[in-house]
Amino acid sequence: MKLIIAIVQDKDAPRFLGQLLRKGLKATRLSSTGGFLKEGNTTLLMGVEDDQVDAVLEVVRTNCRSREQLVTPLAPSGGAVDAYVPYPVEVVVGGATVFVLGVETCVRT
Ligand code: 2BA
Repeated sequence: MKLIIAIVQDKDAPRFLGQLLRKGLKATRLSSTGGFLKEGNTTLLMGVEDDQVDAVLEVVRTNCRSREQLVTPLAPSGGAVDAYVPYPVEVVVGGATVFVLGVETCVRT
């Protein structure tokens, strides 16, 4: 068995979950926050059999797209703050960040 952890953009989460459920796969949705942008994203936990991993990755590929986002970097700490001009920079977020982990035991009562 595998535990798949997928961090996806909030905008992609409903469609992603809809397709998973239609394929009979189970997921737990957690609200999360990206450490860099400090914006909300969605983390999905999916416990699946080994032969279902590819099906989940296919759902990821077809539902999670990358988007460009403007970020204004924070002023450098300890530097000359008055000389700092905060220009927005563009970062590409997503499609998704996925980790596939081996599961030793799964117990449901
Ligand atoms: P954030 O940490 O808010 O990152 C959002 C996007 O900002 C990233 O998109 C990346 O394009 C950019 N970024 C992140 N750290 C950066 C840095 N130090 N310098 C320049 N640009 C940076 P993604 O790579 O698609 O990541 C989307 C979200 O997935 C992340 O949100 C984070 O919540 C999660 N994530 C990504 N990689 C991860 C990892 N190795 N471990 C845990 N969570 C991860």
